[in-house]
Amino acid sequence: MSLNLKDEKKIKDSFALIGQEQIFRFWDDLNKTERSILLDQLIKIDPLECQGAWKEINLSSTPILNPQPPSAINSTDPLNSTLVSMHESGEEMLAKGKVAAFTVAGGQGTRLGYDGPKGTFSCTPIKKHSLFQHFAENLSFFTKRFGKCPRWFIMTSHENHAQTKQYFERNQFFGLDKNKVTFFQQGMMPVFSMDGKMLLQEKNQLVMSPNGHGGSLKALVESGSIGLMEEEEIDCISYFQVDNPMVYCMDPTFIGLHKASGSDMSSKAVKKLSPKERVGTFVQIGETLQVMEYSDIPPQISSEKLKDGCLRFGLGSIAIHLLERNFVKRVAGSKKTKRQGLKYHGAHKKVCCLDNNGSRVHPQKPNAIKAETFVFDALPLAHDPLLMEINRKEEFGPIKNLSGSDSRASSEKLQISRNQRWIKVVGGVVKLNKIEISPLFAPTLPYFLEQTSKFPIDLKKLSKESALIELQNT
Ligand code: UD2
Repeated sequence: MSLNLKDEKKIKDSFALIGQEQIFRFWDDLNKTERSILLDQLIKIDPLECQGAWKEINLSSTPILNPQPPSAINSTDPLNSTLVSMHESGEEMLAKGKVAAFTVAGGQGTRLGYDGPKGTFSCTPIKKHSLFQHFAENLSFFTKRFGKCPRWFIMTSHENHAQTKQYFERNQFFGLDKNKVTFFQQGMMPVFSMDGKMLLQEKNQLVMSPNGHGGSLKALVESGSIGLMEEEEIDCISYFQVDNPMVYCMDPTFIGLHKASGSDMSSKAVKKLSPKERVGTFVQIGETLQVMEYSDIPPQISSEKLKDGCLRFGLGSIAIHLLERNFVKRVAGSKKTKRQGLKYHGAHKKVCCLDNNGSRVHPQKPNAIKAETFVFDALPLAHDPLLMEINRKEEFGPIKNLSGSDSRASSEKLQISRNQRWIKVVGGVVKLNKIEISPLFAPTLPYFLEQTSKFPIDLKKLSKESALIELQNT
């Protein structure tokens, strides 16, 4: 973009006004092209949003007044007969194409030590399908059932966008209609020093970082995805993270309950394993339902126990939500410059950057703060938010770490025991080392029951070391 002197002054003034003039400290060393690279980057950044973000990061430790445990609808048994009508109404919504799937996949697998988009990481015990393929097969089940492919939105980031798209193209979208899969990138925010100054990566370039999955709401609007949903009369978004292969990508019961409650946003909750488990905790503060992130919750709240020894605040967020399209639009704000309604949190990180003399710093301890918004902060803004408690063994086996808890090994183990339980429900006893049930056959327990009644599994055949239950009705 070619900017004139007037533009240049305007940009410089707008950053000086928020106390960030240090980003121009190498200006005199830069040639014309280098200067325009910096200006091009800055013109895409909203200085007032950055100023607001820094203020909010420093406000985030305000005391929490009288939190109470929230109430939740119990759906710990996916076959609970009292929820059958909800399942049916959710299916109706799916059949009419009223629900889109949405995966947030902007993060890098840093903790996994994996070089590539996390969604391309393999996750299933026998076929070793990638997370993306596994979700694609979930959606293929619904394509087959209702005769049309649900829309799937995938949020990537600057770092993994091209690779993610290429991966899908190389794999022919795993059989999905490629016109139904939309990729878009999330926004970025400048990274701050510990005293709130924007850091430089080069003399003419700020250090930037993805703005957190809360940025997905704004990105859904700005990418035109919400507009597309409006055109296609898709009302509701089924939101899940890229790292959990056990998620019910489309859960009719959850959708039915969400619809019946008239909620703007609904969330799934599980019983936390311990006060320190790295999941957000649901709390009720006055009228509002809220999630307190594991890094922010005061220990006296997270570890408070009831007389029976259970955690008082025992419901954890596993980042599975349903969001109404119009609610997303409202929270995100329709104008580009308008601040979205989600507050910023600060994450302390080690970030390579330039010091005041222009020398590169490789820090040994956190020297920077990344500004991120979280999607669950939309809950307090939602009308009638609904919380549904589910059985964690049914739907939560995330892959985040290379080894130990929340690793591929722990997730596969959880997937295998879930599969064994499903077989037990249809009358089998399986003690196989490995068993994989393709989501093409059944993506959830209620569907597994339905499918096996149509295409009974020969349980005797499942006596080998491992078994694969694939699509049997083709
Ligand atoms: C997240 C939740 C935590 C709990 C847990 C369940 C947050 C802040 N915390 O913890 O409460 O629900 O998951 O597994 O979310 N992502 C983006 N863009 C970003 C940042 C993240 O798309 O800028 C995606 C990322 O690709 C992943 C998801 O969001 O799918 C979670 O991100 P994370 O790994 O930073 O969150 P985690 O595991 O600390």
